[in-house]
Amino acid sequence: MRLSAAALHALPAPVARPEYDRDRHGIGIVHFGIGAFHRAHMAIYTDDALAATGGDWRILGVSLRSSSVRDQMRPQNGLYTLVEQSAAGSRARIAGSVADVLVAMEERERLVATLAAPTTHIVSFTITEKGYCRGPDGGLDPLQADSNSVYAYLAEAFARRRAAGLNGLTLLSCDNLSGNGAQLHRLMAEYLDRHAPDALAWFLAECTCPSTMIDRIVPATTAADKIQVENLIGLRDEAAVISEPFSQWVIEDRFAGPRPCWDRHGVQFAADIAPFETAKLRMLNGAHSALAYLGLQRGHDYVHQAIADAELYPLIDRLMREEAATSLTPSADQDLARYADRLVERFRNPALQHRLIQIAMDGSQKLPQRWLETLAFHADNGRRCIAIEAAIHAWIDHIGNGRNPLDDPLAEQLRELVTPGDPRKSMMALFGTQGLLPGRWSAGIAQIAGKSAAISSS
Ligand code: CS2
Repeated sequence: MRLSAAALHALPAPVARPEYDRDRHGIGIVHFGIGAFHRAHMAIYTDDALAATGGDWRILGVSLRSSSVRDQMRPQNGLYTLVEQSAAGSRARIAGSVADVLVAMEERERLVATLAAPTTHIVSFTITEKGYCRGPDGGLDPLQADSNSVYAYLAEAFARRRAAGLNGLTLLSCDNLSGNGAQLHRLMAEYLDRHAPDALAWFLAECTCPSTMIDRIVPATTAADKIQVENLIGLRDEAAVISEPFSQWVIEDRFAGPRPCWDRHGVQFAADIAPFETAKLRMLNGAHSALAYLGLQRGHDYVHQAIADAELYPLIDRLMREEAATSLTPSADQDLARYADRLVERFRNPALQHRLIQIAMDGSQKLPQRWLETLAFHADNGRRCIAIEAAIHAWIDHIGNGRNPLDDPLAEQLRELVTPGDPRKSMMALFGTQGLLPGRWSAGIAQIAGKSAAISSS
C-alpha cells in the first residue's frame, strides 16, 4: 500500500505522524525547488510549528520543470517520510506540512494566483546555485532569467499584489550562496527593472529578502533507501528522504509579514547571520567539495570513506582549520575549532551514504564561495593555501579526465578551458582576470598557478 492521507491509520505505532488536522491549515508558503533538502529541513521545522501552534502555514511546493516530485507527492496527498540516520539507528517520521506540489510550466496560473493570494506571506527557495541565473559579475544573466525563471513568476504575482493593495512578501533563499538574501534582492530588482519596472518600487518598499544559513546533510534518496523506508513504515513512499540527525537554520530577522513560530523549534534568528553562513560555506561546504574531488580521484565513492582515508584526512583538516577558519571573523559565540570537530564527526557518519559524485556536481557554481574567497583572503596576506590548491588540482583533473560524469551548467566551457597536463594554464583560464570565473582571487591565482603540488593520485 502507498503512503497517503487515507493510509495513515496503517502506520506502526512508533512512527510519528502529523498530530494536526492538515485540511484545516491553509497555504502560507510557496517553496520553489521542492527537492530532498527542503523536505528534510524547512518543511520539517514548519511541520513542527504547525503541530505546536497551528496557523495557515502549509507549503505549496513548486518544481520549475521536472514533474518527478509532483508525481511522487501528489498521489500521497503531499505526505512523505523523513528518516534520520546515524550509527545509533534510524528514526522515521511522516511530515504533513506540504499541501501539494505543482510543476510551474504546467500550472502557471495556479502558481501565480497562490503567490498573489492575501494568505501567502513567504516565498522560499532551494533552487541550487545555478537557479539564480547569475552572470560572471554576480548580476542577472538576462539569457538565463527567462519566462520560466523564478523571477518571472514573482514579477507577475507582484503586479497582482500591488494592484490589489496587498502586503509584501518575504523572499527566503535557502541556498548555499554567500549573502543569499542580498544576492536574491539584487537579482530580483534587476529582473523587475528590465521586465516589470512598475513593480520595482513596490518590491523595494514592501518585500524583504533575509539571508539564511541552512545546514543539514541530505543525500539523494536511492531505490535501496525506499525499500528501507517501506520496511520501517510498512507503506511504499516514493517521496521519502534520508538525512543525518543534525539540522541547523539561522535566519536574519527581517520579515515583511508574519511567519510560523520556527523559533520555538530550533531555528535561530539573528541580526547578522554572515559569520554563521561564511563559516558554513568555507568550512563545511569547502571541505565537502575537497572531499568530493580528491576523494573521487583516490577511488572513493562516499564521504565517510574519503574522510577515513589517512592520506586525505590531514588535507581536509588543514583546509578547515588552517585555511578556512583563519580567514573568518567569528562572532563571540562561535567556536570554530569545535565546529570543525563536529563537522568531522558528521562526515564520518557511516549510516549516511552520501555520494561524492553528488557533491561534485556544479563545481563552477559552488567553488567561488567555498574555496576561492578563502584563497583570496590569504593571498592578500601573502599566504598560500596548500589544501585548497590541492583541491583545485583535483577539480581540474575531474573536468579533464573523463573518469566520472561532469555535471555542471558550464561543462562545455570547462572542458574547453582545461588543458590536461598544464595546471598553470588551466588555473588561469578558469580563475584568472580574463578567465571563466574571475574574482578577487584572480591575482592570488596568478601567483600560485603552477607552483602548487597536487596530492598524488593512487
Ligand atoms: C553539499 C551540500 O552537495 C553539496 O554540495 O556540500 O549539499 C551540503 O550537504 C549541505 O550544504 C549541508 O548543509
